[in-house]
Amino acid sequence: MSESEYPYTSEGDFVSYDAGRSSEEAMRVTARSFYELMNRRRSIRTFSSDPVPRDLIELAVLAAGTAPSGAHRQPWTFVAVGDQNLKRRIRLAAEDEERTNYLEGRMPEDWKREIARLGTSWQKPYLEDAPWLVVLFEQRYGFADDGSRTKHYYVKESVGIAAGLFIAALHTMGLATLTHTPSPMAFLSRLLDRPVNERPFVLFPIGYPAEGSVVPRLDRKALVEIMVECEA
Ligand code: IYR
Repeated sequence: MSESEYPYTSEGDFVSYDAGRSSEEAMRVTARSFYELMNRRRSIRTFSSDPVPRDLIELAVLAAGTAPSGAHRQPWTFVAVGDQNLKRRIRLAAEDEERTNYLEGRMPEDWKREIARLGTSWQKPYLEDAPWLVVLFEQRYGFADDGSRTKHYYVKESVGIAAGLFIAALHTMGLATLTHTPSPMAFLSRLLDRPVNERPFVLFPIGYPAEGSVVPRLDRKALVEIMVECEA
């Protein structure tokens, strides 16, 4: 399709878009520094209880909310918890589930072996130590003004992209997080009183790494392992 043919429908309301263009050299510099910044990100499991102002969390959520989504339905809700009592209740409920996973055989032995190098256990003190927990919920469908259901599309893909942007936004401002998926996660809907159309997607503890934090030594795959170019 040639540029001049778009927009090809008269049904939408279109505005002009001009992001501007940089030189390839300037793009290279920006791209390299973004990659280097992202490559310093690590999942953190030991958090300082130093406070983080709420507006920084809000800015990360705003950045996450710029994600593309199926039919632009924006099928996500970010539930922020800074309240110590509620964080404690979430920790206890998550540990109940994880104790069953780790100690009572709900997690198969080969899976436990695979993650042993990460140093995880059923204990989740970070759920209380981190100043914020943000639980990202996927909206499996929506509600119209008259209360009827509206369809959402590509929900997992959309919410997954929003989660990635959220992690990048937090890291860019110097905050640490972890993509924590206690399993099963239904207790989060209950404790956070979420509506029936929402399902927990991932839980992010957010804050500064505790002093003396360590992270597992991990390598990232090389470019040749994650990218191929196809030609006719
Ligand atoms: N959800 C558990 C177990 C766990 C699973 C995977 I896959 C990880 O990469 C890390 C942990 C937990 O949070 O401990």
